[in-house]
Amino acid sequence: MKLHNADKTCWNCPAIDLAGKVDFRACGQSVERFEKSLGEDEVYVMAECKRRPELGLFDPMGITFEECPEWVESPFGYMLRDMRVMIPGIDGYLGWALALWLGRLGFQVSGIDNYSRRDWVMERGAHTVVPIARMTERLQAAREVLGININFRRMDVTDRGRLREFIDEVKPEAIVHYAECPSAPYSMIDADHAVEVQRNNVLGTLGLLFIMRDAVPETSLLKLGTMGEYGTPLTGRPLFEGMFPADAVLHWEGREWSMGGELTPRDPVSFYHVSKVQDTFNIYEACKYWWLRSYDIMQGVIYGVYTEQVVADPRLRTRFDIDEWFGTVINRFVAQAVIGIPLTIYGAGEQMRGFIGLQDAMQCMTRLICSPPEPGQYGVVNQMSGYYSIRELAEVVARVGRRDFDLPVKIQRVENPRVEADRHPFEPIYERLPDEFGFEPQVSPEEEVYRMFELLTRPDIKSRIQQKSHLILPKTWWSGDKRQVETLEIWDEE
Ligand code: USQ
Repeated sequence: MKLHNADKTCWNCPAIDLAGKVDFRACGQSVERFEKSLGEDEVYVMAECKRRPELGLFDPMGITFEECPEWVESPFGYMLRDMRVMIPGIDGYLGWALALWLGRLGFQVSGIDNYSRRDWVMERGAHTVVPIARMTERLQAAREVLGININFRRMDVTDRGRLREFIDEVKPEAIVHYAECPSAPYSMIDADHAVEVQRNNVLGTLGLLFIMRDAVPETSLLKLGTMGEYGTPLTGRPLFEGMFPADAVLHWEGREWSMGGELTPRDPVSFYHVSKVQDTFNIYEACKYWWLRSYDIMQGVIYGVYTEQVVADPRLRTRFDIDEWFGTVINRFVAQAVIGIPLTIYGAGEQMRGFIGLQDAMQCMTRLICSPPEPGQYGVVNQMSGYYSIRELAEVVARVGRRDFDLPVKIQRVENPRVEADRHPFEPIYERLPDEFGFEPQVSPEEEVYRMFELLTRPDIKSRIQQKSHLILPKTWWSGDKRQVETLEIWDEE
């Protein structure tokens, strides 16, 4: 069977050198004009290859990934041999897991981090309940256990001078940008926290875009957005993948307009989510002004502890947070079940969210890295493997905990400290990753929850959860209140 990216061409490849050979200013926003054609008035695009200079000037749409010897077959499509991938935010929950995952596949991985995630969590008095090693130890273990050499530099993503130097040195062919604060509740603590989250996230990304323009314009930027950018429109309008589909139409006062290709409305649900929306616009503009290429990945709520690489050695484990700020909902529920706290459903528990397991998220990222966008393309994918209500997920966790781990799991409904609809229609569209990139979800919530219980019930980890049990019930209200939420109801049995 043909691999999903077999027909992509050098036009998509980061090894292409277009500099000076295409006048992008002349093309408006249409790639069409550059398509190869033998018509008299048509424009030819000529390019060189940074990896195969012997080709000289050639037509970049004339060679496919399937035909190019630099692109080799892998389980995730054709993969650029020894492709250089830089991960800003490499020390985080996702960044570390991806570094090991890609390293094992033969990518040349580099990364930066200023350890701010460790600092933010420490500032709240919390800790990762799965212990993680210091970076030097992590890097050494990656070498010893997995044979991976990661080129790491400690730095802040907003330090543009140092980041530019590192990018000039490494010349990454893809940048997976995880160097953002991922927490909605953290951004809602007070003005200082809201400002810090937006400063770090928005300015970090904006600066990176300028560096990419000047240093690596052919590199693809894979940027983590969030499904929470869209909100949950009460009309039930489907949550399209970033833009309206070609046949969407706006009707008003007896007239109608095509909405195809326009960005869909955003209705973020916290100041953190607002930072992601700002990133969306900044990246969209950069692709338009400078013909950068990017996938903005609207990821659902992530959960889980498993990839083949992170379980290979205790020093390779990725972090796992369960406090009210940095723990995501399924991860929190499992930790609560382990220490006998009734699972904390906020509000009615009918709020729906998209979810994706850690390992599935890694698969998606790899497929996107292997299938770069075209110059100027701002592509959006909704990255999730299913959607559920919070209540359903609490029930899954309770079932697995009771049945397989003999835990007397209870569920509670508590006051919802957030401003969000807890009963709403929800129709996310998440077709691009499976249809265009060959993504096949491998992980079900039930299976991953089982693995999480296996790890979290270990006495050393259980005791680390117990040490921070006072940070589980939320005290951060979107209203600005600072009081622990009250329990509304407790359910004992299924
Ligand atoms: N929730 C509970 N009980 C809890 C924790 C959360 O009912 O103990 C509810 C929340 O009210 C919310 C939902 O679960 O409706 C998800 O909350 P969360 O804390 O797991 O996730 P969220 O704040 O939405 O943010 C997380 C990540 C963020 C990412 C986002 C994807 O921290 O980085 O952007 O998931 S999404 O939710 O699709 O926007």
